[in-house]
Amino acid sequence: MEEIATLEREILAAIGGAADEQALEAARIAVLGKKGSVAELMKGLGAMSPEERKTQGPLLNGLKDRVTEALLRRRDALKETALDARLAAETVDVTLPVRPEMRGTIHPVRHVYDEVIQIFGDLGFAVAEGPHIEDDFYNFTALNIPPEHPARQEHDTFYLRERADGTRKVLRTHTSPVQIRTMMAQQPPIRIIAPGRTFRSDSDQTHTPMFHQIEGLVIDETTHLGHLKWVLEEFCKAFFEVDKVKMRFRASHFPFTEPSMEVDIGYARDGAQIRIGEGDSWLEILGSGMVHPKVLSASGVDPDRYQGFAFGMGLDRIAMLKYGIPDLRAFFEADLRWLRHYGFSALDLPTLAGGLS
Ligand code: 2U9
Repeated sequence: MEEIATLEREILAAIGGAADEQALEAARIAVLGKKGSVAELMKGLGAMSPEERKTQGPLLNGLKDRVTEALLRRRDALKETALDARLAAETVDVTLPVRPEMRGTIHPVRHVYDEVIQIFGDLGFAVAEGPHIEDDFYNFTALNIPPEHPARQEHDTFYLRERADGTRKVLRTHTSPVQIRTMMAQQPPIRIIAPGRTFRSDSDQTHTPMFHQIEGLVIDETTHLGHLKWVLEEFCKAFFEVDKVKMRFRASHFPFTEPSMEVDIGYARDGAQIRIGEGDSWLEILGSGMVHPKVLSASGVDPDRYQGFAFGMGLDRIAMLKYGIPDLRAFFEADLRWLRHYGFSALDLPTLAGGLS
């Protein structure tokens, strides 16, 4: 009994004296390892009489438990001390200049995003934002896409898990719910753009499950198709940095606009390059139309008093067109060599006065 008490004092002193995790591990092996002091005592139990074993067994087990507990406590304390020392030694001087070899670049989509905001800002548009996870109502129903409408299939929607009340949220398939929310929150005049991420369960050479859109909405008492055409022409001239553009408005159909038009821009091929604004070839760049009266009503805007136009385009697509980027999927691969080639300097913010690209 006395022998065990002495041994325990020695062991606890050794554990308490271990200066680091390595020394502690050595102490553990010396005590609990196969040939350790406690293990040796345990081995002796086999040779004892049953009476002796009855008293010695619990004493040894108690010793083993207390030693194990002391080892764990000491390990935690040493870990904490080591972390404190590391945190004190590894301070970063945030005032140091950035190392040139670590310089990042602005992603072409972010750059185009900023260019588009600049251009529409100059035309008097405010930027509106909204959630990525949307209610079915804002993403579909209010946009004249009721349940069972075939357009729902075309959107390849990502649905979230059904909730207790039977409803399911969606990842927005376009930025249009932002315009619905804006109309529900404020009365016209409205002049906004809604740029942002959108999501569709579609993945191939020309589609990615997440992509970027920019949509626009203008609502007032006398807003008409002429305004829509002028705004889009001004946008294209500013974006492609040309004095003249050729544009073609083709009749189309969207549930949320009537009439609806897809818009093509004229271009000429010049070797591997394309020149926007000249030539006889056409590229589709956006969709547009006059907002459907049902969409105005669903958003609390009186269609007998107000009317307006809307448009939508893919930011990734117009970034590829403007900067001659051939492969959409490279946008999302985070390849630093690609970013160094196609990215922009963080200090070159696009402005109309200073130049966009
Ligand atoms: C409201 C009312 C009308 C937005 C519009 C388009 C036409 C369109 C596509 C272009 C390429 C999406 O990224 S894309 O695939 N968009 O063709 N979008 S009209 O119409 C609206 C939006 C909101 C309240």
